[in-house]
Amino acid sequence: MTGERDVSDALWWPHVLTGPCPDGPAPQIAGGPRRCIAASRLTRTGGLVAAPLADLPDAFRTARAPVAGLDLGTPRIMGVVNVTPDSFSDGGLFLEPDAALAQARTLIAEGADILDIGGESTRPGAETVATRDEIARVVPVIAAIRRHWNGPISIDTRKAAVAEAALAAGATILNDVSAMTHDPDMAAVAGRAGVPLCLMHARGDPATMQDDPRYDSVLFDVHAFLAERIKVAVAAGVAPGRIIVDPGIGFGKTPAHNLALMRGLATFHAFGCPILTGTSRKRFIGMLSGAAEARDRVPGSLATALYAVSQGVQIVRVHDVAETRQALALWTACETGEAS
Ligand code: HH2
Repeated sequence: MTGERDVSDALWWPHVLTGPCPDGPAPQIAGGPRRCIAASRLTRTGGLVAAPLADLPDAFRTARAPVAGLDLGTPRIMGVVNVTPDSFSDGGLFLEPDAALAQARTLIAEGADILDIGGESTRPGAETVATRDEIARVVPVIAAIRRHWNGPISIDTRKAAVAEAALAAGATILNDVSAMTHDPDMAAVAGRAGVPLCLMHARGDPATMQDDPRYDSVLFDVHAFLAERIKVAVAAGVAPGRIIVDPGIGFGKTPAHNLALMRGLATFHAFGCPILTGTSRKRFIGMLSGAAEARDRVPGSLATALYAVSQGVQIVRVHDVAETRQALALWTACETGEAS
């Protein structure tokens, strides 16, 4: 885990293989199914310079600890249940606890490895939700899912009190899209909880984050932010092996920023942590494809999820679990030549 490392000069960029791998010293990425046969260093000015593969830091190679009991040697699907009236793709559909539970059961049946439950939309322009309202949305749903399912449940919240209530109701992963910058008490809750913690990069609050976001270099700036948030989490008592990093696709980013992060996903293995990406149905897919409605962005969502997995990303956060499961199964079958 390399939260201490200096990202000011150059980033390591392993060139990750898909398909057959030649004999020879091709290190596994994060101990997973992907390997790489070459590496470069990326300079702040954007130049990629070939670098000796033997010098690729250990953080890129070492196996990641399981997340909430899930082995990460195979890509994992996190299915989204938004218990909100206003989420950008499913707002209002699962606000009632019964509807949310039914959706959770559908996603489990479709093959979700993790369920991510959220009670506050963080779409661009969204206003914050009162803590008690957010708790009232998510707690009954988490408790009801827990009665039916032993799998990992993640709470998608920026608020410490919501996180605590969700953990008490049966959540086993914390997913904070502000990486603990929104609520000063979140670090202490995460430190005490002893559960995996996803630290996501966002620029600004949802209400204003899409107002002309700018970066020196989005890849370097997101790296620097995550390195600093990892330090804060570890100082608060979160075990390094429990930290998941997420570049925060769509959170204070233009389509060009999102693409730079997608293209550079393999650089994030430098943290020695599992990587999670959430591209599902997001606006940049609409902007790049012309699919104006979120529900019409499933093909683009699948393409971006597969691309992420091709770069060694361990967890993809999606609304369309069945479709993602099928796409991943076929991708894997083509790659290995094996039917299962
Ligand atoms: N994206 C959303 C919410 N939570 N968490 C992580 N770790 N990564 C993401 O990319 C991410 C996230 C936004 O998607 P959604 O929950 O569907 O929408 P809304 O925020 O409108 O509820």
